Amino acid sequence: MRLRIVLAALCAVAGLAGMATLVTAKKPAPKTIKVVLKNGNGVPVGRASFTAITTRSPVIVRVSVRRQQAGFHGFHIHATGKCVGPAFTSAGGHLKAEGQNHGGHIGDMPSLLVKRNGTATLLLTTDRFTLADLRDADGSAVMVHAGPDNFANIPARYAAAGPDQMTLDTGDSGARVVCGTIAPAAR
Ligand SMILES: [Cu+2]
Ligand SMILES: [Zn+2]
Repeated sequence: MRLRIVLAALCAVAGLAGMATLVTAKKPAPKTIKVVLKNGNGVPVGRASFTAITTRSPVIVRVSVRRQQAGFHGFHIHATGKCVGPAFTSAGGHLKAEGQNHGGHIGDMPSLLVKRNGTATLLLTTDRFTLADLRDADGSAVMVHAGPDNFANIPARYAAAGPDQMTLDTGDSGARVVCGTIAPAAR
């Protein structure tokens, strides 16, 4: 009888400890990443946010920029969270997995359309990357380019052998004009 009471008490304690572990072990990652976008001189010219309802749900991307040239601008996530102006080459190439070409890169997104007043806003969803991908070991960068993106969609009548490596890497949207840093996740 006494043994049963002791056992029951032990089970209760173990159960509580188990619950506590469950509650504390799953520390949720931030659900929204907010990014300040700056031009090559370091002047803030916009913002972007990346929101995921759960770790598995698509990422909602919101972006707004100002003081840009009217027209389409290539818009991507680049691999490294380092925006050193004015050229922003510090951010590396597009965020991608092995073997992917432009248009199919993880970090490729629809282009920004800047209006005559120099502003653009874009709302999109993507399931190509997660918030964790953005906050990987070297972070990542949000990039706006000077010109339109061809998504490496070059008809064979222009290039029988297919697009060259530069097009397959970049989409030919030209100089990097706006950059925003996403830091690695805190460890
Ligand atoms: Cu880019
Ligand atoms: Zn790309």
